[in-house]
Amino acid sequence: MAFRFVHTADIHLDSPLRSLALRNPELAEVVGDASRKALIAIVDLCLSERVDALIIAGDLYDGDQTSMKTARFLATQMSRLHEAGIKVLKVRGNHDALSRISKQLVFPDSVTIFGGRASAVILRAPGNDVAFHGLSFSQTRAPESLLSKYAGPSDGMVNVGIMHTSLAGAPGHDVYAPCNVADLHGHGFDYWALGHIHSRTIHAGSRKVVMPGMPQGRDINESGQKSVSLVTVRDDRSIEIEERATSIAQFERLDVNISGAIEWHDVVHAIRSALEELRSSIFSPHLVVRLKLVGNTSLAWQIIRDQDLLLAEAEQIGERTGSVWLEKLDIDVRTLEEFVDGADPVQELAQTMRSNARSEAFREQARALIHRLVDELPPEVRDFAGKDESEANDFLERALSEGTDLVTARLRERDLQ
Ligand SMILES: [Mn+2]
Repeated sequence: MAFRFVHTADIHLDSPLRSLALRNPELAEVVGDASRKALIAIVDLCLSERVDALIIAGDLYDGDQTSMKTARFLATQMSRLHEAGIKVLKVRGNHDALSRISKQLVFPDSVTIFGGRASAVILRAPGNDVAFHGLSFSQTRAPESLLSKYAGPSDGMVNVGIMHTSLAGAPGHDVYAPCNVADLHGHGFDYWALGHIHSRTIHAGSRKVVMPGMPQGRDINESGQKSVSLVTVRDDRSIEIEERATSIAQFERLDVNISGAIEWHDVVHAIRSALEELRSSIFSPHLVVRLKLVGNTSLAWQIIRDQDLLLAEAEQIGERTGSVWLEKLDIDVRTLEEFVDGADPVQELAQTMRSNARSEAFREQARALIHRLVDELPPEVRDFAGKDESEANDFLERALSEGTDLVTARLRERDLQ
C-alpha cells in the first residue's frame, strides 16, 4: 500500500509584519494572519489526502517573539492530526532555536521532534516501511555540515532524511549546516526532506532532494506561489512528488508600461487590465501587489504630482477585481521627448533646473545645506541623507532629480489654472 506524506518547512509561524508599506490595517491583518492560515491549509491537506505523516524540516517558529497564543494555536493543529492518526516528524531550524515556547510545549505522542543525535523513526504502511532519519541542532548557528552525523540507509525499506540546511549557500539566507547536493544524492537515502531556503527547488540527481520553500511568503521579497510537497511512496518504492499551493496571500511585483497614455483614464485603464490579468493567473485567496508604473508619457508630471490619487484609484480597482491589495505604488515614468522643446516655458524652466542641478557650484551649495540640516537634527535621524559619502551623493542625486520633477509638476498645475 502506498505511503504518503506532506513535506513542508519554514512556516515561521506568527512572524511579525516586516513590510512598512502595510499601512492599510485590513491588509496588515491579512498578511499578519497568513502564516497561521497556511498551517491550517497544510493540516487540511493532510486530512483530505489521508496522508500517513507530516514532515516539518525546521523553522516552524520564527524566533523568540512567539507567544503562548502561538503555542495554543499549534497545539490545536497538532491534535487535529493526532485524532486523524497522522504522525508529525519535525527537526529544529535556526529560528526554532530561539523560540522559548518550543521548550515548554507538550505535544501528543504522535509528534516526534528529533534531538541532537541523529535517530530514525520507522513508520509502517502494509507492505511498505519507511525510515525517517532526523537530527536537530539546538543552536542558532551550525557552521559545519551535519551530514556525517546521519546513519546510512536502513535495509529493506525506503529511507527519508530530514535536514535543515543552507546547502552550498543561498543569497539572503544564513549559512546553516552547509552541505553539497551531490553528497545528499550519494548518501543512500531515497528522499531528502530539506528546509531553510525559502524558495522551492527540486535538486536533480539520482535521488529526490527537495527544498519545498516556505508555504506562505511574508513580504514582497518572498513573492510568487508558495507551496508544500505531497509525496507518494509506491509499493515498488518509486516516489512521486506533487506540488500543492498553500499560500493565503501571494506577493507579486507588477510593472505596468503606460507609454503613450494621453488621458488620465488611459493610465487607469492600463492599471485595471494589468491587475485583472495578473489576478486571473493566481489562485491564492489574496493577491498583494507592488505596482510600478513605467514608460514615457506626457502625463508624467501629473502622475508624479497626483500619485496619492492614483494609489487610491488602484486600490479601488484591486478591491473590485477581487481581493487584490496594493502593497505599494512605485512611479518611474518619464516625460515624452517630443514635449521637451523651447516653446513650452515650464519645460524650458525644467531644463534650466536640470542643467543647474548638474553644476558643481550648485551641488556644493546643496551639500552645505544638507550639512546644516544634519547638524540641527537629533542623532537618531541624522542618517536620512546616508551613512557615508557615497550614500550622501546618492541621496543628493535623488533629491535633485525628484525635486526638479516635483517643482515642474507644481508649475504645471498653476499653468493649467
Ligand atoms: Mn532557517
